Amino acid sequence: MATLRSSRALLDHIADESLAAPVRVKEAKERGAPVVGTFCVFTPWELVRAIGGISVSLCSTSEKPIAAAEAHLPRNLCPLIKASYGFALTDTCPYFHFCDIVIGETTCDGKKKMYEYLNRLRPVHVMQLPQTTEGESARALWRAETERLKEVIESFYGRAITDDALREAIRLKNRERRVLNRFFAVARLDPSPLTGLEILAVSDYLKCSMASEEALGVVEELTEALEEERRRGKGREAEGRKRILITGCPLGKSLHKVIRAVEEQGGGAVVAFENCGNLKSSTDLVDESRPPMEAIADRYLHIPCSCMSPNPRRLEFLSRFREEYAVDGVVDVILQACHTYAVESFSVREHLKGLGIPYIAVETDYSQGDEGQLSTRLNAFLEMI
Ligand code: BJ8
Repeated sequence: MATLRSSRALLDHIADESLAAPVRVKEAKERGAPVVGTFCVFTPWELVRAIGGISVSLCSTSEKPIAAAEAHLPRNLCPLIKASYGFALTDTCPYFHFCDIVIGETTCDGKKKMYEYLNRLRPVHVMQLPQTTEGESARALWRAETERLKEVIESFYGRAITDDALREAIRLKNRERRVLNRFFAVARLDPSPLTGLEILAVSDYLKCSMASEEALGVVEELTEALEEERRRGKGREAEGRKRILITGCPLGKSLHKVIRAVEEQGGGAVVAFENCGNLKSSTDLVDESRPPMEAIADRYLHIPCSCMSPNPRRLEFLSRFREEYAVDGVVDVILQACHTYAVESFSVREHLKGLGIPYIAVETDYSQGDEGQLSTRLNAFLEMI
């Protein structure tokens, strides 16, 4: 049996490979692969994969292009929307640069209106997402929208999406979700052998790895290495840290300041992320035993996003993950001007209070100017737990 590399060596490898991700997209494009830009985890990944295409995430978390975006968009708008649009407008995001078509969904108002302008730069197809996951009409609408997306992709690329190709894509994406879930579960160990930034580095790596077997193998090896190191008493972790779950808006590099405030300044340990790109989007699998289009549509409709009303599954997820990860406290990260997450904060607070779990909401944007303030608030929160 081959010797396992150390977790440190594997994490370094993952960091290097992540830096090379834009080059991989360029190479794929040069080989003639369809490149589809997406904004949201509601986009059914399997439909893109089924024509041999790759999905690239266009959600951006950099402050840099925001000023350019504000030439067209209001200042008082969520930074995720402004940054993503600003990168496209200034043609400074390699993922947008290489994508042929963009798939959006009618999630929040700011995003869906921004797509109207994005459509001037690339063809944009917007899926009409129901505003609720409940009831037969919502399900019927989303199934029809998923079929419509299939037709759009087929006619745009002139290739047919077969049921066999869909089944293969479902199996592959489910495998990726299982690999990620097993990796996340390592942080259930007490003390957790992972830092929050390491957890995010791994989920980001898989997000841009195009579900390659090589990348899945690296994450499986890392999971085994961490478990093995623990068995041998070689963990890198510190004991007695308060275990924190992060929820709320999607995260990214500019929001690492929140994780640093919890772990480096506050002495806590982030053990779970409920956000998109993490547990929220990896937990549910597509049912491989059902007709593929139906199974895909039903699985994606149930993503517990705050854009849904009501959104009871987010509370169910929080109950479940707080138990599984033995969480001591929850930090809700809300981007400025994100109304859906801001409004939902009250019911999340109430729900967690009922479970006896301390909760704090922090509102922030992509600037780094509030790092000191975040650190003070989160320090006080961790001391209070
Ligand atoms: S499934 S969380 S990726 S919509 S933060 S742009 S909601 S104003 S990102 Fe999201 Fe899909 Fe939901 Fe996930 Fe609007 Fe809020 Fe900005 Fe947001």
